[in-house]
Amino acid sequence: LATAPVAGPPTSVDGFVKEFLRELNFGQGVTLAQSTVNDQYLALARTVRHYLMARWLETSRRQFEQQTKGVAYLSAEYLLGRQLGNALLATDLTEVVEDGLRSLGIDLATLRSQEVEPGLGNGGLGRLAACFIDSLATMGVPCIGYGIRYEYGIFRQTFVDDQQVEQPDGWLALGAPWEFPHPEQAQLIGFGGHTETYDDEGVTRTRWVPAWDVKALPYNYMVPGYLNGRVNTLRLWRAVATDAFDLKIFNAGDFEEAVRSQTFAENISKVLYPEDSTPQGKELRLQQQYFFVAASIKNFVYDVLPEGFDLHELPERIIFQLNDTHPVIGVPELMRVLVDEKKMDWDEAWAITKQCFAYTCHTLLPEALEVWSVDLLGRLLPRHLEIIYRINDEFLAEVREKFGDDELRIRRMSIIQEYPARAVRMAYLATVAGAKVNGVAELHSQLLREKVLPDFDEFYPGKFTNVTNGVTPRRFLRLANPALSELITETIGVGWITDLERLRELEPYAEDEEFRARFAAIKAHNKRRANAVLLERDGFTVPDDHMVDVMVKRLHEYKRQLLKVLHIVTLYDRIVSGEVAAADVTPRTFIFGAKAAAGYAMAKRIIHLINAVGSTVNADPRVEGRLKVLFPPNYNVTLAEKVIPAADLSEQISLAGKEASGTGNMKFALNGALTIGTDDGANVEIRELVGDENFFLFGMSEPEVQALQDAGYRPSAFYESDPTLRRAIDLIASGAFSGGDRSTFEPVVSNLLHQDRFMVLADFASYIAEQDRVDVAYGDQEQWTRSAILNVARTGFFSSDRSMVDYIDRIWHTPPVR
Ligand code: 26M
Repeated sequence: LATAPVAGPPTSVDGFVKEFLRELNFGQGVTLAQSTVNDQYLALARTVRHYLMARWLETSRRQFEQQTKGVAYLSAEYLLGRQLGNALLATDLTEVVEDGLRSLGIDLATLRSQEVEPGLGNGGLGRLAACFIDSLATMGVPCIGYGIRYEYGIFRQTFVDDQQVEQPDGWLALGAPWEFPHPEQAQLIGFGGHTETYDDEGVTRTRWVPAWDVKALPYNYMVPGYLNGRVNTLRLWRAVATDAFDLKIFNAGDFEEAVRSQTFAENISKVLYPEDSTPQGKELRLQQQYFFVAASIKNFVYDVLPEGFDLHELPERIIFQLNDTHPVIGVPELMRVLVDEKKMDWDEAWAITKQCFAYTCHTLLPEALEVWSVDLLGRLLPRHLEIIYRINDEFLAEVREKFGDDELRIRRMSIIQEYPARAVRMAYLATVAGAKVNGVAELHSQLLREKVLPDFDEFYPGKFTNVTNGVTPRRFLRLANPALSELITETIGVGWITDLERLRELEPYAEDEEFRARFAAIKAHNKRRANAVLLERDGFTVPDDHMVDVMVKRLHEYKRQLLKVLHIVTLYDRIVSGEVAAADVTPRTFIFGAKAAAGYAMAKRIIHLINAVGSTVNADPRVEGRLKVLFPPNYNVTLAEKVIPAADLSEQISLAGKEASGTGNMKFALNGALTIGTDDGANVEIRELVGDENFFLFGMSEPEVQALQDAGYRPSAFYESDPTLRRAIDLIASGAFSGGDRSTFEPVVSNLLHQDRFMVLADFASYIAEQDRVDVAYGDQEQWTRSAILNVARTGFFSSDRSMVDYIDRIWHTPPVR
């Protein structure tokens, strides 16, 4: 009886209504008549929680009893998206709730729109973590996700005079119905101070004496599996001041200082850093990293593992998966726990630690590789720095043993970088400590081995592997695209939702005229739905007869939003110069979504330019409404779920060799958009699967990029020799999009002409030629729809369920599922 959880409420409409009204009355403290939409949303969320609770308790209990190996996913970011729709889907309650609410005069869709999404991530890396924990729950793999409960998630983007302005994202302000704080499981996390040695019955040991500490409070979130009665846990940590911290100061009579120090401690989980590729070496960021990783390891070792667990068996019980280098400080932390706290022998502890971590790399850009100055690290985490030094000494000794005294190689491979400043290379530490290192798409993994870490690949045969990213079909197909989901299910049954390769069974229907008509009607329906959302949100309209051409992703020069702008300017120029009659232009609506890191000046200028080009093009009567540029602010998961299903064309146009994988590319293909893309990241695998004839490829390949780089790239040569390109750039430079002011976009133009790190100009001609082919192809709607259907049918590979199977087989070796 003590371990049997109370069953959830009855799943009848009546049962639901009773429970909902109870929550409204007793939880929110209002009557139905008094209640606001927010009251109703909160009561509904809590009601849905009740249905999940028994399964959650049961899943946790069984995981504890079974003693099987599980995964601890360590990620500084989880870009979850709204929870309500997914919880209803996972419990099959959508209809019951819809009917029940209707009987009370409440519209479910209205309550769903009330939810503020937890935006606890920047982009691809954070969304990937959210997809992975969804898949693990659905597949019944024991997993705890560990991360940070930021009080402010990714900033809310607004535009003022066409330029980005950041607003704080106070996602908790209206209530947080999905979280369960567990203050009794709080952990103390130390910082600063010094280390000292002491004699422990004849053995000399080291201990760390921190100067200050903060309390880490866990907040648990349910991660429901799809219709399988399982609910895994996401545990996010919040920093609060320790009582001792402020009491000491308070007792010393300094009330103000006591309050200030409290704020200081609580700053650690205050806000998500909005950079998504350029680490700045900020002290608070390192505090965040150590804070959540130390709390997670403590939680696992002291609270999740049964009492008296023999830590020599740790590798049989857990694998800590490092989502990029952000949690790598967990490596010296586990060593510190084993050696200093558990008094284990160093070699033994290192043998265990090496088996407990695996590292996923998400980038190739050199400036994105994290390094922490020895100065800062030594000040904040003195014991960890000592441990890192010893790991490095022993590692370099092994390198010497294998390769001899090759000083150049030693310097290249050292975990400690000497120039421009002494610093710890976190990717190297992760590679040395990780049992496996993986890239996130075939091309990326290959380049990682050959270009970023070749010495390590040689030193550690078999350590490097690939796991191509995936996306959850529950959120990005079933929930985001109900109409297409319905058609698919009607055609091939429901199995696809948890076995996405079954979409293959749709292939023959590409030749079925009636199926094509229904498929095309669904795309049109999704465009109207996106139109309704954009109209209500931003006052935008998407004309019914336009091709919808979408580029949504973080703003970064390597992703080349500028190339897209140059295409739009070229189409505009063709019309206004009279080269082409507006009536002969394929009508297109371009939709952009992109946030720029607050300190990334060039990215912000590019946002300004997109908005400026949009304002000019949209207002010019000569265009006759045949080109439209829409840039809804604050692109997030919620908007993605509306825009992606409406897209005809997916823009994946990064410079070859720069986008590790991309995951938006997968979401678009699965929703029946055709891709125009470079041979980069997972685009390569998408094209292989859908077939060349169903993919618009352009641009240099990675080896061609390398060759051009080696030969000496001169962007101005392309400007001088290509009149189309020259006209587009000149038009921007002329002030045509900035009220005649030539200075506004001068930095963008001169950067393109004289630097162009990501070779926009070199790929321009190829891009325009391929876009012209897109226009022609779109003219044959039957053929286009055939291709779109084949894109859906052939991209089942990109389910994050498959990614999880690959992680299990190649990296985790957790027990097989099903
Ligand atoms: C680092 C330091 C300080 C603040 C933030 C960061 C940081 C945060 C996120 C650095 C990188 C971050 O994310 C990188 C990222 O999102 N990479 C993307 O990962 C996706 C999932 O694997 C891939 O699909 C994308 O190609 C890759 O760009």
